[in-house]
Amino acid sequence: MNQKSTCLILLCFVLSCAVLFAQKTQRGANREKYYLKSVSFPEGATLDQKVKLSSRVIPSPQQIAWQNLEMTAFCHFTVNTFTDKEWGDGTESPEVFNPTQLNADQWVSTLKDAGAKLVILTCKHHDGFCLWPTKVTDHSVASSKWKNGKGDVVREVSNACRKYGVKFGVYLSPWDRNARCYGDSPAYNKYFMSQLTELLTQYGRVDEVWFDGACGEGPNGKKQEYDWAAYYKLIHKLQPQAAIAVMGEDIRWVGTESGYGRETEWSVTTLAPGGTKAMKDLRKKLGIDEMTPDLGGRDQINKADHAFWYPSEVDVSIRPGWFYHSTEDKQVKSLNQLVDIYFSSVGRNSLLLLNVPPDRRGLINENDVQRLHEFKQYIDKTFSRNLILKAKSGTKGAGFAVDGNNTTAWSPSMIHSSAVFETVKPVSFNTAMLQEDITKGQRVESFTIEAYVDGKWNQIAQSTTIGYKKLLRFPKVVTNKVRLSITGSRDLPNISNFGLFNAPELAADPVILRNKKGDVKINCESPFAIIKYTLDGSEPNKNSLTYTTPIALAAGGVVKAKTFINDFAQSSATFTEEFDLCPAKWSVINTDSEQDGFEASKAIDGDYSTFWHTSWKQDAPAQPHQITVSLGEELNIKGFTYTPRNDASLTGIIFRYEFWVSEDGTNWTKVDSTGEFSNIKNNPIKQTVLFNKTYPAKYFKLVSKEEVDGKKFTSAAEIGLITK
Ligand code: FUL
Repeated sequence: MNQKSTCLILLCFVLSCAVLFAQKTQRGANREKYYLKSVSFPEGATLDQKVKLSSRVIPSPQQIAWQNLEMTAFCHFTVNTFTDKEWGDGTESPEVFNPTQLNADQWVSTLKDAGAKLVILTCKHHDGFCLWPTKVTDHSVASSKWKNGKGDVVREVSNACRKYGVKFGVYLSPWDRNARCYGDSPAYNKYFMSQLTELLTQYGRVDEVWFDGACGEGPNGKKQEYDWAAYYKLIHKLQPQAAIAVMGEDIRWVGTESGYGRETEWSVTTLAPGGTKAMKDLRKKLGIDEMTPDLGGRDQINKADHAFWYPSEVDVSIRPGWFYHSTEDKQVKSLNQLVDIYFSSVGRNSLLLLNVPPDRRGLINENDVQRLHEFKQYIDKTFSRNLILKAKSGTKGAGFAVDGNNTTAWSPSMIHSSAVFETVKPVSFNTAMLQEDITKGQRVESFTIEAYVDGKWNQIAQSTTIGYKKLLRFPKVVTNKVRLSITGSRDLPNISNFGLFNAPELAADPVILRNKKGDVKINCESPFAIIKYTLDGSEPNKNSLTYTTPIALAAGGVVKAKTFINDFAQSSATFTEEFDLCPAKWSVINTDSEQDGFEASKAIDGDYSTFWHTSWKQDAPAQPHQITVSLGEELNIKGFTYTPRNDASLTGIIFRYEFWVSEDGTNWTKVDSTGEFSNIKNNPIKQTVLFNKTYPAKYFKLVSKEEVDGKKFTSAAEIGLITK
């Protein structure tokens, strides 16, 4: 992009920021000024002035429509489904893509039944393989065996969406490991825009375009300058109603793929949206990105010159990986985990984008279907009855918060305001829902909920931001009087909804862990739960073994566990752990670097909470780092596992590696593997690498070649072997 066009884009942006419009509010005479999508702070503005201006930033119609969806779904499907990878490298033959029973109706109807209002398909992932017969490359379904090259997954999914009344979204990966022109910036931008044009003109209405920020090229890889401004312009022209996500200007990535959003989540952030240079520069100036813990708090606003309506989307997969792997069939997230994710995404002012990857048949797997069904039933049951609907309140206007109508709001005339709601009979509840009318911005900074019990007010919940929606859970309360107090707000609040609900009890999940010696412990948070387990692969039930003391399992085996409560009336999901040989006989015989307290031995101690970290002293060495382990016996190694540290820091997590084996500790063989832990930066979970052959060995060595952020450190919570 030349300087002139950069200036022009900047000017357009500044002008659009300045589009200032007044609107009459419910408060009649009081006219509030609003700023559509962004506001620039005047020079010399005080913190209070900036905070007030931020509270007047409002979402675009696209953003409002998107936010109202609450839950959407992702379908990750491509050659990776058939090669068992998370990131393809672009060399995959299109021949591998051959679903035997692809049924997009089954995908969309399953996802709709689960509560998803929009489905996004990975039309092209990083491997460059296109799920539609694009004209710009042969690397597509047209070259596959599926339907003799006459198939079109995009067509089938978009048609199914229309049939079931679900919105349709496209994921088109900017990073492309197959396109020959990738890295020749103008040529690839043209290629990418042609693909985008095909997707936005041939498949009907598109409501979300999802641009992934992932790029694993590394420091020596191809440097592609994406023409974001041109991409956005094209979308605005072809599908103006579509919201553009992640590397887009409308929707922000929450910063993790765990399913957990921030408790304090501002839709008005100081994070400049989108990928254009102007926006990137603004981010750089503030030193922030999507992962920064605070993006919209007062401290941030104080430092910034702008605020943007840039709401968060929580993307998470129902399985450990984004693509289907049969080895993860037993690792579909439990009902507890899905419900927790719902409360931590939709319930934390975010939208939940749940990935459900179709399997090799081209169907959503039975296990996922079953779990989604349980999930929807639970959510529906929880929110079926608002126990304070139409409750009486002596506070003027407070009735608007409980009238069951989201277009009316309790808009008190004071920032610090309370309202008491009284029900005819006492009600029993454990869940609260709050919503702000975001068409007037996001304002509430803190609030409390109290219940009148035994003649006094008890605080039962408190939190910070509300935004589009806040959900809170607490121990069961019985009362006929509840007080909601807004204790902090950036401007007069607009509470459009206040609800109290009774969520059904759930049995907590079992947690299965094994120590270095090989003893397996099964824990559960529910104090009265009974833990049942099996060691023969069968499904645990009432009559299975009851867990009381650790189980000796040094040689490995399959543990299946399930918890039961209320006299076996309710149970958790079944959790399965497949243990290989334990590391009891292993010892670290060599490493090039370790920090005191983070010794290399911590990578083979069976404890996921401790980790090896290379030295962080000033003159500490850089990569390659290595850890060499003696096994104490000869083993047949079929693969290995690497579990990154899980303390929220990414430092030292390995991106590129080599794995070596030896029978004598002197002569080493490098095993054949991709050498890359794909997507580990965004999704730092246990990695499993299976080799093409079995290697007999008495020693192994893991060499770390590149860290996820290019830093010079290496860390590892646990390294395991696959011998079975
Ligand atoms: C990431 C990608 O690298 C993953 O493969 C997946 O598509 C996820 C949604 O975004 O950044």
